[in-house]
This record gives sequence, C-alpha cells and structure tokens, in this order.
Amino acid sequence: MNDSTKRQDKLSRRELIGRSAAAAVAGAAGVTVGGTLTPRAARAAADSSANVGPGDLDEYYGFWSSGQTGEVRILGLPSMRELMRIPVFNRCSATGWGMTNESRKILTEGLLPETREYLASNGGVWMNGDAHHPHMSFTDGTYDGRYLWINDKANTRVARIRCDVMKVDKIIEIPNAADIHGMRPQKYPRTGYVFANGEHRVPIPNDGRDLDDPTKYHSVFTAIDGDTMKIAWQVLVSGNLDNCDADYQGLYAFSTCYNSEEGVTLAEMTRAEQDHCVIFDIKAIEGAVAAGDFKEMSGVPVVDGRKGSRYTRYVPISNSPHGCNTAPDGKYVVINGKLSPTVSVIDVRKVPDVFADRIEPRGCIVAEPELGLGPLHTAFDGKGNAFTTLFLDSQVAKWNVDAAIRKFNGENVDPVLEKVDVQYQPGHNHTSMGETKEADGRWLVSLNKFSKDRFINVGPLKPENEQLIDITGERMKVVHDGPTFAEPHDCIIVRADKVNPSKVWRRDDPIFADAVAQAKADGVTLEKDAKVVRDGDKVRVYMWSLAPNFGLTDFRVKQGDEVTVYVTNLDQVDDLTHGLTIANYGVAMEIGPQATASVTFKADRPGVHWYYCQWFCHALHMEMRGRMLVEPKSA
Ligand code: K7E
Ligand code: CUA
Repeated sequence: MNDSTKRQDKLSRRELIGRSAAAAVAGAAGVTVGGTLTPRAARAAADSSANVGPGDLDEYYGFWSSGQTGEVRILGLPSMRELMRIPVFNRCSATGWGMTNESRKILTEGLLPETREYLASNGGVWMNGDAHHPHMSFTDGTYDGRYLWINDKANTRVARIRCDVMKVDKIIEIPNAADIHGMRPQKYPRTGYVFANGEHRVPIPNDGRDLDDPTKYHSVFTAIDGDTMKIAWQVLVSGNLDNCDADYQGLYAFSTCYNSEEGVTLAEMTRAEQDHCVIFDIKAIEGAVAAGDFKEMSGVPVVDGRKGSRYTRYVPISNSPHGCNTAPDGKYVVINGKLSPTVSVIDVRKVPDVFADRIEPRGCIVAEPELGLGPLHTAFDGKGNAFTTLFLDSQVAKWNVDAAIRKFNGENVDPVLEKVDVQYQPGHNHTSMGETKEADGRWLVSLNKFSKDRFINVGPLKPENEQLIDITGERMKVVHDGPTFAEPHDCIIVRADKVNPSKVWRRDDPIFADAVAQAKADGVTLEKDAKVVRDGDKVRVYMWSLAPNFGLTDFRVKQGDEVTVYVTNLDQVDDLTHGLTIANYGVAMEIGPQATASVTFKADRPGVHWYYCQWFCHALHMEMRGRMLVEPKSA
C-alpha cells in the first residue's frame, strides 16, 4: 500500500482530535461519572471519528446508485452528507433531465432502433430505470476519475457519467441481452472494457419467436468499449448471469451464474445443488473475434461461450451464488454463496491452469469459509481481511483470507474475526477505495434494505438504512445511520483527490454542441444575442441569462408553433446556476454557469405565459422572468 504510514499518521491525529473534542464536551457538560463517560458521552466519543464539522470538507466521494429511483447520488464521506444527485434513468424536475433537448438526445441516441420505434408512441424516452452498480473508470488498478458507469436493470441500459461535470454523456441499450445486472469496468491496464451481465434469458432475437421454448432462451455477457460506448463483443453463456468483476491482470472476468438448470420458475431454477462462476478468457475471446469465430447478431460479434466452450470455464459453486468481488491484492476473487452460508475464494493465479485443463475448474478454489446466513457481497481492507454482508443474519462478518485458505488446507484456525450487527438485512457493502489496489481499510458502508424501527415512522414506506462502520481498529464500530430513499443499491467510496470536477462549464462542451451549431446556422452568437428566429412554424428563441436578467423580457409566438428556447448562462461565477421554467407548459431546466441548455415544445396554449428562473441566483431572483405571448390561431 502506498503512503499507508502517512495516512495512518493522519488518521491517528484525526482520531485524537476527535477524542479530545468529545472529552472536552463531556467535561464541559459535566457528563463524566467517576472519570468514565456516561453512555451518551461514550456514544458521542465513538461517533466522533465520522464527524465532519460544518464547513469542513469530506475526505471521500461516495457514488451511490439509487435502485428504482434511477439516479446516481454523490455523498461525502465520512459525513454521509448527500451532496448531489445525477439524474440518469429518471426524469428530474430540478435539472430538466428527460425534458431538455440535450438530455433527450443522450436518452435516445444509444437505444436500439426497435426501442426508438416503440418509444415514439410512448413519450419518446423511458421514464424509469433500476440503477444498481456504479463503478468508476480505472487506470492501472485504481480509480482515474474520468468516468462513472451505471447499469439499468429495468431497461437493459448502461450509462456513462462524465466526472468533470458530473452529468451523463452517453446511454446505450445493450442488444441481444435482457436486463443488465452485474457491471464492472476493467481494472487493468485501464478501462477499457466495461463488462455487463445480461441477467435474464430470452430468445435472440427476442421478436416473438420461441415464446414457449425456454431451451432457446439465452443470456449474454457484454464487453462495452468504455471510451466509445460501442459494444466490443458479446459472449453467449449457459445459465443466468448475476454479478461480475474483473481481475487486476487484464486477463479474465468473472461472473456469478445461477439457474444452471435453465428453468423459468423459482422451483426449476433452484433445483440443482450447484451453479457456477463463469470465467471469461478475455484474450481468447478477442482472438475469436479477430479470427471470425462468432455469429453476428444485431451488428455485434457474439462468441459462443456456453458450457464446453474454449473461451469460458464454469467453476461449480453451490446453488445461486450472488456477489463477485476481486481482492485488492489481485490474487483472489470471492464468490458469495447467498443460499449457501459459505463464500468461495478463487485464486486468480490458478485460472490459467483451469483453461489449459491442467486442473479441474474447482481446482482454482482455495478456500470456502462458512461465514453465516445469506452472504451477498464482500469488501476488503487492503490488509488481508474481507467483510461479507450476511443478509439473513443482519450482520457483517470480518474474516481473514489467509486464515480461510489455511483452514481449507486442514489447519485448525477460525478465519472469522468478528461480526457486527447492522440494521437490517444488508445487501451490498463497500470499503474506502476497496475495489482498487489502493484499498485503505478506513471505512465500510453497509447498505441495508430495511430500517424498520430505526427512525421515526414515516408511514408504510420506510427509508433504507446505510450504516457507516469504522474499520480502522481491532473491532468494527458502527458510527452512523444514513436513511435514504429507494433504493441505494450499491456504492463506491473514492478518495477525494481522485476526482477533480470543473467549477463552471466550458463553452466548447460537446453536451450542448448541437445548440451551438444551430445558433451558428441561424447567425446567432449565443454569448451575446437575444432574439427570435422564425423558420416556418418552427420558432427558435435565443436568450442569455445574467443574474438577475434574461436576454429577452418577452417573446411572441403563434399557437401551434414548435418552439425551441435556448438559454445561455453568461454568469462565470462558481455555483451561479439559473433555470428556465415556463408556467403551465411543463417546462423546466437548469442552466449551469457558462452552459447552454434548450427545450422544445408545442405552443398550443394561447395567452400570457410567464417564464421565470427556477434556481435561486440573486436578491432579484424572483424578478428574473419574462413573458411568452402566444397569439391564438384565430388572430
Ligand atoms: Cu446484490 Cu443488483 Cu448488486 Cu442487489 S445486487 S443486493
Ligand atoms: Cu436566475 Cu434565479
């Protein structure tokens, strides 16, 4: 680990400050009883390690998925303060995501032609998504702060977020697949590929053929080129793919795979004792694509990687494994048992022997410790320890990987070091920098599916509860409860120095390049002009914003015109965002400093319609408005 001593030093200083501050508070409030802290003061002292005072900055970015809300959230850690939301697979009233021309282009241009056709009569864009797995781009085994990817299980999509502006710039629908679930970027040498698991089995093409013949259903593993967001290749597999991860060598990808029975009902899917971890030989698959050993489907090379293929191996794992997590030392991949109380540890260094048929697939498993009920996901501290969520036990188990291997080899050791209760029923967990070679062993977040009695009652629908656990010491310490709205599914915790977002937009940003090009064609300089350009029954309204003014105090259109309003925010100040809302037209959008945003609508309601700025920007923010005058057709 690089710099670990320095960090350790910083940490102990921080802890010290935290402790003495808590002691000072306790002393001042007279809450010591015979020299020991009262329970409340003790709790305050324990919590202090996660305390980030008002105005103080966090040390980590947390990137959170939001499940069926469809967005990505940015949290600060260790405070667990929510800093920002990035709309992705959802509609957003505050930013206009799903409404602006810029966002609608991103939401539609990567969809399959048949989907665009379907959506043409269904609102043009999908309104929902199910965002599970946010992961950042890697260079040489650690985060590089370029991009973040997130899957949409609901509508078979993968989105890319640009980390300089923290906005989505690409969304693609994955062909030949149904319901993208597990998703991970290649760690080495760089991303590179983004691996995406098609979970459900469907006929390919899924056009109404073979409805009643599940033997013709398939699921597919996809490698997306993370730079171009084009599909590089796909691999047909046996069974249903669940989660995945990549190695630190750039050679293999691993996916948990259930339903080896290839059934379609719960009973059928869980009949067999064993399912699999599928290992993909990336170089061999690239070779197959180069040599033409594939079938082209929807314009994509699809390699046959079903059981018996040269390009894959199926390592038997007990029934329905779930999480798949590569350890930061680059040697091990942990497959989480879910229905089995065990996790299976694969030694990456033995995988070449499996592919060369020198050992049985099971021969790459070097440990299988029993941890408790419902192991779902595992995180690492970079010091040889692993933390596995136990869904049914409502616990996180800390265990030592080496001890588990020694036990597997017959030594009498208990690899389980400690268990901590979490509230309640954890799914994913994640450690600070834990999926990189720079795992630092400071924080663990347990993403719990239920909060039940943990907070004051808000009605039948309860928040989830994400707990922050300090893992620096001998014992794990739950230091913070973090209630959140549906359903933060997974997260990553990234050291703040890895991410370096812009403060204002650059005028040459590709996200609004179309607006710039249209203005140029209309002879309009966005940074200077405010005017209306009529083009048949299409009307383009160009205006700037500069607190507290819009470039136009009013504009006039005719009922039935197709109106596009372009707003360019001339303010250069950090944090000076304007908005444009047009009353009773369902129009609202954000325009960040130095950005251009546009929205198109049919002016089918005659009358006076005020437009106003919807992002607080100035003492005269309320007055930042103007009138859209829509002349009735008869006039
Ligand atoms: Cu475990 Cu979608 Cu990551 Cu759910 S998956 S928990
Ligand atoms: Cu501009 Cu509020």
